[in-house]
Order: sequence, then structure tokens, then C-alpha cells
Amino acid sequence: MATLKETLFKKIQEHRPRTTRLVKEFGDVKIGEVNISQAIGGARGVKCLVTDISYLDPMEGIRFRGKTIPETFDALPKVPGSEYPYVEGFWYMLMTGDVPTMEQTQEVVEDWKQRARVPQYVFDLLRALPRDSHPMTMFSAAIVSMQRESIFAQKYAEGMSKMDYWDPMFEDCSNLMARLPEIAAYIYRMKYKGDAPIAPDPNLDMGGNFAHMMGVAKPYDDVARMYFILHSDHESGNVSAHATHLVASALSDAYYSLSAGINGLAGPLHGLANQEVLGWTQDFMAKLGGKVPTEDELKKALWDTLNSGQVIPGYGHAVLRKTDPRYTSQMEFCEKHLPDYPLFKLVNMIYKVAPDVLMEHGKAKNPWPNVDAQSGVIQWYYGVTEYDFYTVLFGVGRALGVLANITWDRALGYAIERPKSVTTAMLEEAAGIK
Ligand code: CMX
Repeated sequence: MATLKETLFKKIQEHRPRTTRLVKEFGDVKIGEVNISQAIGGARGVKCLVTDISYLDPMEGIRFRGKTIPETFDALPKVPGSEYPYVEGFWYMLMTGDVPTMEQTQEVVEDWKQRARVPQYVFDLLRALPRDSHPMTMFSAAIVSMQRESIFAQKYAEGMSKMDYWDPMFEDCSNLMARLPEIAAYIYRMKYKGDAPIAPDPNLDMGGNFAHMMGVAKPYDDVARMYFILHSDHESGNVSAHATHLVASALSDAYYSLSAGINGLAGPLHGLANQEVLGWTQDFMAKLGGKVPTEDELKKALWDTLNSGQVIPGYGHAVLRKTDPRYTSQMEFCEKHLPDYPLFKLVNMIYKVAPDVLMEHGKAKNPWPNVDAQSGVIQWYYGVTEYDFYTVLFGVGRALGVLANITWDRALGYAIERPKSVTTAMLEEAAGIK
């Protein structure tokens, strides 16, 4: 049986002529235009990135390697006794585009176990940081601190052919994926659970081991598997994916690149929104003295937030124009496992009320919930109530997508990113007002 790395190399060799041909023979073909509002407005909708790992349709939502979320969960080999698939098998699928067999999945499970040792200095570094540092600061610092382990940086310094870049990049990305769960769980246990880290269990798969190191009982292993897969990738233009890709385009290694992506994920308009959703919902419940709100009370609270110039966290999206299927997938999990949980009921009530409020408010192009509106509830239910930590969970998942992407970036020789800027006066001239 071919290993993941051997299969990946075969796929890379098959793919390279497609990219080369497009650039050489069809490089002048236009795929879009850029107008002034896009230049000022965060390049929204400008098509200038390429990825085959995932594609986000505004109406349908995400597809990983062509598969919807339910198709992905159905297709991949499941951990015995669990409802959700191996994260390792999902990594295989993101990397190669193929659904792995159980045997191919197990090869990755074993490979990650060999790579999983977190250097002691990472724990020393985490312990040296002020304990009240945000867990995302800790996570990002831990990742960049391991840059000295980079095989890519070492091989580059020795002098390596461009055609070989993907190989050490794959090595670095695999090493990172194997180590991130322990780093994340260590931060959690050190910061919130009486500084009592739990050693990894080498007999478990990634999701199972993560739940074990978090100290949370079943079915939290399935929560972890579901969460990491759902949060893995959302094509290339979102802040964490784009930041990772941008930094890697300078041939910075995976440690520098992922740390940059994680820093972007830490922003409240991006990954931090899941912690903000829980904060908003809990504050609202506290104000009501814990009683279940009426729809009118909820409506008023949403308007109060909007009228004070703040956003409704967990709602809206730059690309999506309907309910995020990642939200729906988590909602289905809740309906099965925690249907009567008051916080879940409140989140459902927000889903009923908020879109109309946002539509009446008239600003958000998408009044529907995104992934972050639902994910915190599940964590809270299983006892992970420290919502500062939620974006770290998002980060472990997001690493799967962005690291698969930068491996392919190097395989296909994508160029250093360097879009062009203009001045305000140039825009005024283009608009004919100067
Ligand atoms: N509540 C209130 N106003 C909102 C809103 C929301 N949930 N979503 C968008 N708007 C506002 C915008 O702030 C913007 O206002 P201004 O014109 O005053 O600047 C206007 O509606 C138009 O914005 P848009 O084109 O619909 O949305 P953007 O592409 O600019 O931004 C996003 C997308 C996600 C940043 C935005 O919807 C938002 O801030 N949502 C709340 C935060 C959130 O849930 N983020 C998580 C997204 C998923 C993720 O990355 O994890």
C-alpha cells in the first residue's frame, strides 16, 4: 500500500501540468474585474486565489474536495464505536482528494503518533508567559517557537530544487498537525484546570487523544472530531487561510505561516466570534436573571446591540448568503445529544428572531448564522466553559485546511503574493471626480 506521502506525490505530478498549461497558454484569460468598492472594501469577491482543497458556494456552503459536510462524514472511515470519522482520514482526503480506506487512514494515524512529540521548550515557553495571556497568544507563540524544528527551512538553507519544496513542507505540516492537539490541551489544562496537564495516550486517534488530554469524557472525542473537521477549511480568502498562504508565499516555513494564520483567527470578526457569541448569550441570560426570555425580550436585546453600533456575533458572512451548513451540522448534533439544554434552546430562539432583525436593520448582506453561532453551546454543555479557549479549538481544526493548502502551494510553485496598491487620489481620478 502506498503511503499518504507517496500518493500525494503522485497527485502532485499529475496536477502540475494543469497549472503550468493554464499559466503558459491561457494566462491572459480574464476571470473578473476589480472596482473601487472592492479595493476599499477588503477585496470582497475579487477572484485572485486558487485552491483545490475546498470551495465555498454562497448558497450551498462549503465543500471539502468536492464533498458537502454530510457527504464528508458519510464517506470517511469511522473510529470504531464512534459516530464521526478519523481526523487523520480527513487529512488524507484534504491532501489527496481521495477518500482513504481504513488501512490508508491507519497509516496516517500511526504516522502522526511517530511525529507527536512536543519539544520540552514549548511547555517551558507556555509556562513562562503570564498565565492571563489569551490562549490564542499562547497557541500562536507555541507554534512559532517550534520554527527551529522546520525541515523546510533547513533544506532551503542547504539549497534545494523548487520541485522538491513540497516534500519538507509536507513534513513540517504533518509534524505540526501531530503536535497541535497536545499543545492546545496543555494550554487548557495549565490555564484553567489547576495546572494539571494530562499526558497523551498513544493508543488513541487524534480526536480521542485530544478529548483524553482535555480531561473530558465521551462523547467529547466525537465532538472534537466533528469540530476539527467542520472548522478545517473555508476556501482561501478568509483571514486565517489567506494570512497563512500569504506568509508561506514568501517561502516562510509552516511554523511562521501557521502562527500568522492563527493570529488572524484571533480577531473578533473571524474566529473569536465563537467566544463572543457565548459571551453575548450568557450576558443576556444573566440580565434576565437566568429565566428563559420571550421572543420580544430577545428582539429588544438584539436591537440594543445593533443600536450601540456593535455586530450580532455569529451572524453574517462575507461569502455565504444562507445558513452556514457548519451551523446546521452542529445543530443536528445538538438535537441528537442535548435537545433540552436551555442554552441550545436559546440559540435556536436567536436563530428564529435574529435574521428578521438583521434584515430590518438592513445592513448585513447575509442575515443568517455562521459556524460560530452554535459551536460554543456544545463546548459549554460538555463542561468546556472557558470560552476564551474556543478559538484555540477552531485553530487546531483550521490548521488542517491551511497546512494542506500551503503544501500544495509549494507543490504547484505558487508565486510570492504581491497585489498592487493605488492611492486615494488615483481612485478619485479613476472615478472622474478630480
Ligand atoms: N451584525 C450587525 N451588523 C452586521 C453583521 C452582524 N452580524 N454582519 C454584517 N454587518 C454589517 C457590517 O458591519 C457592515 O456595516 P458597515 O456598512 O457599517 O460597515 C454591513 O453590515 C455590511 O457588511 P457585510 O458585507 O454583510 O459583511 P462583511 O463581509 O463586511 O463582514 C462579517 C462579514 C462576518 C465580518 C460580518 O458579518 C460580521 O461582523 N459578523 C459578526 C461577527 C462574526 O460572526 N464573525 C464570524 C464569521 C465566521 C468566521 O470567520 O469565523
